[in-house]
Amino acid sequence: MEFTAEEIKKIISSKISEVGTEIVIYDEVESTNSLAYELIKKGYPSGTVVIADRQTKGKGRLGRKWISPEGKNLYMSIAIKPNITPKYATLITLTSAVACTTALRRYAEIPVIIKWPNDMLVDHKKVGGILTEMKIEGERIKAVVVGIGINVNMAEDDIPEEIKEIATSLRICKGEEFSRAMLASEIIKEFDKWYQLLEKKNRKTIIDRWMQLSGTIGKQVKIVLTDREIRAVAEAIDEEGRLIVRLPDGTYEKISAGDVTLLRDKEC
Ligand code: BT5
Repeated sequence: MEFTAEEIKKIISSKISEVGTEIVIYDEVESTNSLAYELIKKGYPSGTVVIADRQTKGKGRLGRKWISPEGKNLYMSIAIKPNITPKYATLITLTSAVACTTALRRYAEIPVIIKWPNDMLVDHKKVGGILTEMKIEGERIKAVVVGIGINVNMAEDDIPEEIKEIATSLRICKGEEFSRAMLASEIIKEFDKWYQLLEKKNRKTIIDRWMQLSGTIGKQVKIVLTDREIRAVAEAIDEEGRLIVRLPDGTYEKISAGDVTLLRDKEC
């Protein structure tokens, strides 16, 4: 890896309250999410960040895989112990998407939008994704790991065939290379800021910002639920982070992130 934890901390420079107080960097891991969870179980503090140069078993949602070649992209997980009830769990993913998208827009100056709940897109292609995993015990969230994958310096030729149609990178979008250390620092700073708002129950600010950054609201979407498929217009996000959709018959339904695969516009 071309940078160290100390270098990231130096770039961050400003005061952070929780996220990034502990940063660990590896050359190779199976998945930064799995490792971050192990670390927080072992007693590492809430806000611990794990970054790896490559992943051998990078995970997407619902058992899918995240393609994680070495030396090109950002693979980062943040382990937290949030003081919120499971009811608001979806908001953690939305908060993370707001933080990453804000950091990406500022650092790379590209018009990234969020597709509910966890995709970051540029020109309809995926530049990044978020995988939130959590351990719930009774009415408490014991620990959460937010995994962030951003395609930074992959060139067209580096993208495997299976995702060529759907994936892009900062380099492809802007025609220049970016520093993974700088991007990681920007994300950590933004994450710290937005996560503190979530802890302070400032949910409206997060949801309003999410809606501003979203490419989903106001659009026709096709949603694959476990037992059926619906086509609807995405109207808003509710207090718990659920997507409110309007069905063709004019009725409304609230969809939780865990239940759905939201297909890309062109598949609708
Ligand atoms: C996601 O899943 O978008 C969550 C991705 C989270 C990855 C990070 S990397 C650090 C941390 N450690 C981990 O092990 N994971 C997290 P999902 O919405 O299920 O999207 C997965 C789908 O995106 C795959 O089925 C592919 O179609 C596509 N895909 C896989 N790798 C990709 C890549 N590098 N760029 C763009 N699309 C990709």
